[in-house]
Amino acid sequence: MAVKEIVADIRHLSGEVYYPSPEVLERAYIKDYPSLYQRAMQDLEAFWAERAEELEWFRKWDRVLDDSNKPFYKWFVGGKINICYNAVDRHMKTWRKNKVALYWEAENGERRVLSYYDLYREVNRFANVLKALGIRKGDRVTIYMPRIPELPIAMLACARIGAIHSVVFAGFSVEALHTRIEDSKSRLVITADGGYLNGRIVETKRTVDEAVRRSPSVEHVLVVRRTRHEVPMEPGRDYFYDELARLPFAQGECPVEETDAEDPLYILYTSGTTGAPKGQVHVHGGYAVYIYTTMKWVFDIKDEDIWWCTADPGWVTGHSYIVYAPLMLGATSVMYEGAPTYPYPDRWWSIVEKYGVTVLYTTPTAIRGLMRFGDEWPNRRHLSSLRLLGTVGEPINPEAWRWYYRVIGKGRCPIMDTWWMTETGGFMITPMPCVPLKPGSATLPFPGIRADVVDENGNPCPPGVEGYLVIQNPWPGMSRTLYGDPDRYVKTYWSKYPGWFFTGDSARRDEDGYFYIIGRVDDVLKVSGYRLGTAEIESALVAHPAVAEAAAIGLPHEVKGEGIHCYVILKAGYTPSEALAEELRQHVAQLIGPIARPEAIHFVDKLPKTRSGKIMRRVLRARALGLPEGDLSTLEE
Ligand code: 6R9
Repeated sequence: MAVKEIVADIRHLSGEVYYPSPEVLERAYIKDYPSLYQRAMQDLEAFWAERAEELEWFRKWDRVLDDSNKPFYKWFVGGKINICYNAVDRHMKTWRKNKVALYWEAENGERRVLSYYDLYREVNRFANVLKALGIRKGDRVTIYMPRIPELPIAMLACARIGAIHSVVFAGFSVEALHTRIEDSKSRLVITADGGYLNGRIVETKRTVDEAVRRSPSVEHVLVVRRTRHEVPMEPGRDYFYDELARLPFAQGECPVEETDAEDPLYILYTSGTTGAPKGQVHVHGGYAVYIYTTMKWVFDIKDEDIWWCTADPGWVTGHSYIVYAPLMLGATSVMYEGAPTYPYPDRWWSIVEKYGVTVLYTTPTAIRGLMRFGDEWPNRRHLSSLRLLGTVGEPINPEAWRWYYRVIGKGRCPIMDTWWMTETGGFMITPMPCVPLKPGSATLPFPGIRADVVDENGNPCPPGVEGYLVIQNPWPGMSRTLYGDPDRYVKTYWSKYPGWFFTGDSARRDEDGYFYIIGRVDDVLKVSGYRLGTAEIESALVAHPAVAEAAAIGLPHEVKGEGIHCYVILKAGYTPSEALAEELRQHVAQLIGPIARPEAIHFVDKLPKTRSGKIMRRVLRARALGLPEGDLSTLEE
């Protein structure tokens, strides 16, 4: 496919355009996006095979892509590779052995520094403990931990022995954790005695206790000591990690499992349109190739870089771009446990200054949140080490983009607005440093990705017209299936337009072919960049004794992007009150997690429904925003 289909001419673009400076171009791995794109698309398999050569394989693949059973594509078939080996062991053979892998800092000022060799020892020890607890290749392990080094260490240890990790973001509460443990049938849950946020202890162990009470698959709970406050331990089931790690079986090297390229590496649950969260399955081989390549080219990672991705490792961004890709690239990363504003709103900027961060990757919500405190906080800090910035998770409004560019990047640092999803494994529509930028646009597809915005019938939308964002070819980082539910995988992603991946996002392209992501077209919300399903919020609400029926929608929120608004019908005998509204908000936060706390609860007598009984959230949203209600032909009386 000619690159013209993607973009007219990136040297002459319309609108507010930021062209790369000579310094940025000078340093960039990729200096000519259009010709690289063209080359990749001419022979996808050759392109990805060449990328895969940069990793270390126990055995090379026989075939790059097997598309004989669409949409269940297989990549690097016959290849043997282990992502942990590429992230850790590989560096033992070079000078990077003693390079800093991780600078970790906690809210209270505690610090840890781990070299690649330290990481190697820690991962081996952890893997030995997992084995001692009976964990074997293919077993599922749920990880529910605060943002401490043992979180990536536990993930890597699972990968090392071929166990499949399922990390649940520690901001989720009992119900969310329980359903994820259940669905994956995890044999082991790894947690910590607690974490810190805003000066308070987060009780991760107690949440795990409640969540596993009804989970018969769980044999053991492994507890990393972090806060050292008292937590209940169930004899025979619960073990403190440090106590096991001292024992003889935990010492020495734990052999790396020679996993198949298509062996599952992890399950990561995301919210979908209905009920149960979907377990996206990512694998050792193609996923490794994809995130390695995207990170290397988009963030131009070199040995001298200090990389800081502020996300939580429990989110896909953390899996791909805190844990696996930076380590495979041999980069030095920063990880921070705590709130961005603790104790002052310049905490993040002080971290950039202290570690000399060169690339900062964060969310629009965080940028908008910190922007509110004014320019003085960042201005008092040295931010001159920064050379590149990034954002992810939701559309960035041009105002926040410009602030980030001007106040944080001092007009020198291009912003990589990376559009992607848990399902895609890594960046899909994203600039590279050599690509001219437009505020609010994720720009153009990564080489090897054919994307478009199409109408109901699959025809490309003309410039400026909103349509569905689709991906028109397979890529190595794609999720392989939904855990235990391949039919739902086909139905959700590959049925609307056979042969194309349906993203669930709407977007438009401008006259230059640049992509602007508008938002979800399904019942998925993005609250502060976190993905939540309206169905999860609604089922939490109806679990409260006062609630008969509930509907949740997202409405624009100045900082969070979207805020949750709920419409509730009470059961007979309950009367609306401010106190009850507050109780319901608390209830949702307690069940799902603080991020799911609704902005507002509206008590109503009726909900707009289709004749088949489905709540028309679109109508609620239109009414709340004072917009036209659209087609109401399916609305019941
Ligand atoms: C990585 C991640 C996926 C959804 C996606 C879209 C939104 C992500 C974005 C963006 C606009 C960006 N999204 N990046 N929207 N611009 N740069 O966020 O994965 O949690 O699975 O969410 O996030 O709506 O469909 P995930």
